[in-house]
This record gives sequence, structure tokens and C-alpha cells, in this order.
Amino acid sequence: MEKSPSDAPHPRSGFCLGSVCHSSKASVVKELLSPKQVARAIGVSESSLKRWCDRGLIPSERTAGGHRRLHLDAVVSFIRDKGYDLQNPQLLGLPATTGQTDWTIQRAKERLRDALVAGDEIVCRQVVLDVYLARHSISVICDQLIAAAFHEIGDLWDCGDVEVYEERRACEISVRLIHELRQVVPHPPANAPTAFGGTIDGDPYTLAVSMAELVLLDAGWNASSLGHMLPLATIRTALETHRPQLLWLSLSVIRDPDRFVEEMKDLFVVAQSTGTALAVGGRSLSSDLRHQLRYSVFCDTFQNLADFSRTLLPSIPDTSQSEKQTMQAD
Ligand code: B12
Repeated sequence: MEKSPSDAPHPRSGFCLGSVCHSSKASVVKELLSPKQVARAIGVSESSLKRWCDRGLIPSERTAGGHRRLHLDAVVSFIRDKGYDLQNPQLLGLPATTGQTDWTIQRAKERLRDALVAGDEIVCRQVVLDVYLARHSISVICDQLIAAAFHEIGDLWDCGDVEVYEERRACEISVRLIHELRQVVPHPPANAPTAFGGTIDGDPYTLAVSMAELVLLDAGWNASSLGHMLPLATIRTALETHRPQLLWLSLSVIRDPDRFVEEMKDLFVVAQSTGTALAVGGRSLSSDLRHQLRYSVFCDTFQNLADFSRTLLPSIPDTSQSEKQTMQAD
């Protein structure tokens, strides 16, 4: 049965699939879709699709000749927000089986882990996109899919079942996957509060810091990763200069714990003076170390971070609560 949207979809910043990359901010190559293509892809009539365009329920534009055209990123957002099934994903240039597997998170994690180890980027992209289209939250995708797959890859490496090059290639693929997800999460409003984050000097682990950035963007923050291997002194300068409302630190490696404790004391004082909440997480923060530190919150998971960040911004709705809800028919 044909479904009809009940309200306007969230504006999205852009989406990048395969060789087709576009964004509403930066004007690069844009693939425009016709209402007929989109209608056939999601199994609705072309006239319904055109009506939704005209009602502004799905963003579209007109060609010089007056024909409606839709951007892929807006279409993907629409499908996700409204819960449509992708009947012919290839018509949108998506992998043929996108949206056609009802993954459990556990099964998706196993598939992602295997595809990451095999270097099969197409399958990795398909699994992550499927789970996103199935309305799982970004924090669940980060915690239970990508991070969980990496925990298993680490164990496989430890047992000698995964080569170093396979693990590194998996990281490269994941950096690209996270970047692609970054393009589809809702674009934070111009006046969104600012969050900065990074890893400290000596910490080469980049995935968690990028995932935290993605999770915060999705939670409505103007989040920017400052990168990895940052001396705490430069993080301090960033706070003093920009006074972000939130700073996240991912701490996978702490080379010199005593020095770290001293520098963190200073950083906390600065954070208080700049009105910056300090969120910390990561494998190297033992409970012993945590007892010597001051911070606003310690997070085991990205879900913790998303939840904490929302307590700072009670006006931002928690979209993860509506995960997997089915859409109402018109
Ligand atoms: C990829 C990887 C690397 C890559 C990282 C590359 C990159 N670009 O990031 C590189 C090559 C650097 C690397 C190097 C090494 N690695 Co390594 N690595 C991993 C691996 C497979 C994945 C790490 C990762 O990104 N995981 C995904 C993140 C998101 O998960 P996470 O860090 O556990 O974070 C969770 C929480 O802590 C939380 N979190 C983390 N940070 C933050 C921050 C905030 C703000 C919040 C809210 C939450 C949060 O969120 C996650 C939960 O969802 C892990 C396996 C594992 N268990 O993670 C091994 C692992 C960490 N590595 C290991 C080892 C041994 C090494 C090396 C010593 C190997 C060597 N002989 O050279 C070196 C050490 C490097 C160093 N300088 O310290 C061991 C560590 C064992 C131990 N007891 O410490 C592990 C556990 C593998 C294993 N099973 O043995 N590694």
C-alpha cells in the first residue's frame, strides 16, 4: 500500500555514494533524479511523488524546462524519515540490495566486520546505509556496529587471524564511511552550539574522535574534530579562543599519566571559565586515573555522549526515541 508523508523531512546537507558526490553547501557534481525514478524506486505513483514535491514534503527544484528534479541526499533522507521501502534502489544509483535486508544489529555487525577485514567497501557501505535507512540512531551505528566490529577485528588481530594491513585498511574504509554518514545527518542550525574534540599528544586513534563528532552533529551540535595527537596546551588555547559549549576528548593512549593529570587540572579550570562542558571517554581512562581527574562526564559509549549532550540542550529533540517507528498512512 502506498504511504504518504505527514510532515516535511529534515533538510540534509548532502550524501556521497560511490562516485556520485554532492552537497548542498559545496557545489560539486550533482546527480539529479526525476520524480519517475524516485517514484519507481520507492514503489509509489509518480503523481504522488510530484504532489509531495509541490507540497514541499520532499525538496526538489525545477529545470529550465520546468521539470521537477530531486537530489539524492534529500531522497535518502525522505526515505529514512518516512519509513519507505526501497523497492528498486539501483534506480537511485544505490547498491542493488540497499534497504532490502532487515538486519539485526548483531548480524549487521558480523557482516560489517567480515567486509571490513576483506576490504569490501561496497558491502561495508551497504550494511551501514541499510542500518541507517532502518532508522537506527547514529550513536547505535557507532557503538554497536562500527566500534563493535573493530573490537572483534582487534581480537582477531590479537589471535593472528587478521593481518596488520587488513586492520589498517579497515580503518581507512571506516574513515570514509564515517565521512559519508557525516554528509547525511541533519545539518545543525547556524546558531547551533559549538563542540570541539580530539585526541591528545601520543594518541593515534582516530576513529572514536570522528565518531564522537558525527554523533554530536546528529544531536544538533556544530561539532568539529580538531584532530588527533593534540598537545593539551593547544586544546586549552582553542577553548580560550572559541569558548565552545562542549569539549570531547577521546583517550585511547595516555603516554605520561602524571603529566596528563596535571594538565587536565589546568584544562578543567579553563573549561569552567569558558563555560565548556568536558566529556571524556576512551579505553585508557582507568578508574584509578578518573579518580584523579575533574571533568563533566565520562562516557563509555557514544549513546552516553548523545544523551549527555542533550541534557545541555533540552530544546533539541531526541530523534533516537523515534527509531524504527513506522510511518502513518495519510
Ligand atoms: C585500529 C586499531 C589500531 C590502529 C588505530 C588507527 C586509527 N586510525 O585509529 C593503530 C595502528 C594506531 C593501532 C596501534 C596499536 N594497537 Co591497536 N587497535 C585498533 C583496534 C582494532 C580498533 C581501535 C578503534 O578505533 N576502535 C573503535 C573505537 C570507537 O572503540 P573504542 O576505542 O573501544 O571506544 C569505545 C569506548 O571507549 C568509547 N569511546 C572511546 N573514546 C571515546 C570518546 C568519547 C568522547 C566518548 C563519548 C566515548 C568514547 O566509545 C567506544 C564504544 O562504542 C583496537 C581493538 C579495539 N578493542 O578497539 C586495537 C587495540 C586497541 N590495539 C592494540 C594494540 C596492542 C596496539 C599496538 C600496541 C600494536 C603494536 N604492536 O603496534 C599499537 C599501539 C599504538 C599506540 N601508540 O599506542 C590492543 C590494545 C591492547 C591493550 N590491552 O591495550 C587492541 C585492544 C587490540 C587487541 N585486541 O589486542 N591500533
